[in-house]
Amino acid sequence: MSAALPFRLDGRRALITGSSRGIGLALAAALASSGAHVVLNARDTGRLESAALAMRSAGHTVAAVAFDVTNEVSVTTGFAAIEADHGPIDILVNNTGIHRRAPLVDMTLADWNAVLETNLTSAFLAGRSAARGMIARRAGKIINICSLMSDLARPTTGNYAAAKGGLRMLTRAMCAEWAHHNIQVNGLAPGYILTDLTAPLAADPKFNDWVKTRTPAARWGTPDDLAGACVFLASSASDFVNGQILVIDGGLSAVV
Ligand code: NAP
Ligand code: GCO
Repeated sequence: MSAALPFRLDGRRALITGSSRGIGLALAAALASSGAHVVLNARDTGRLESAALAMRSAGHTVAAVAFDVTNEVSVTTGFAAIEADHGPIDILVNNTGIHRRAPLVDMTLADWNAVLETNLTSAFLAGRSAARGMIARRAGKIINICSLMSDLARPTTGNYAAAKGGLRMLTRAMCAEWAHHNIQVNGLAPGYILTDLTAPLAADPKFNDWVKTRTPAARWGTPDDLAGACVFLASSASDFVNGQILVIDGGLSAVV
């Protein structure tokens, strides 16, 4: 990559998991705007194709590959299909995540497992598939979408916080094993961002007021607030950054 243009991604291919809407779609658009060829992913093919169409109409080079990131066979076959049909994956954004909020004493094992599988195990499955090719090519970027809840918890989010805390440590473990192959693995930790995932919270006047009061920036974040940091971690500008989590939360985690 030219030292003169460290933030450009021309000629690189980026897979963003869970990118038919919300943060994943915004990150895909940001990487595409910086020159990357983008591969979108989700389970719902209708929404996935709509997202791809919108990005193509904006002039971006976009493919869409539907697979369930929690299913080992789906991930393996999905990666094989992408690399066969579109070429090697240079940048992986492990973005997929869900919530199943409940007090721990009332939480079902199914809701615990669903969140851990989607928010943590999926990053292992996709990271493993991506790293195998990146190691062979001696280059790659992996960005794990962590959370404010990689470090902080609140009641009813025990499964989610456990998964995101694990994702912080998986990011460091990936760094420990893959950095010497010239693979940089880092994370983004968003604060409260307005998406489908948080829509029920934003619709609650009390919670909405709490977020705006608790966040020094006095507002919810938007998916686009995460775009620049994602381009940085996907680009040559971050070639000596590894195992780090960049918090983007309007200052929430910096104050009491
Ligand atoms: P979202 O709007 O609910 O979008 C989730 C995306 O993931 C959708 O495209 C969804 O599409 C896909 N998805 C869900 N399960 C999947 C699976 N098993 N396989 C493949 N794709 C799957 O969520 P978001 O708010 O953008 O969150 C994105 C990431 O940011 C998550 O990791 C979340 O934990 C994290 N995050 C969010 C916030 C926030 O405040 N919003 C803050 C910090 C971190 P399908 O349902 O069609 O599969
Ligand atoms: C919640 C929210 C959070 C956000 C985000 C904060 O229930 O408190 O959904 O979990 O989604 O992860 O960074």
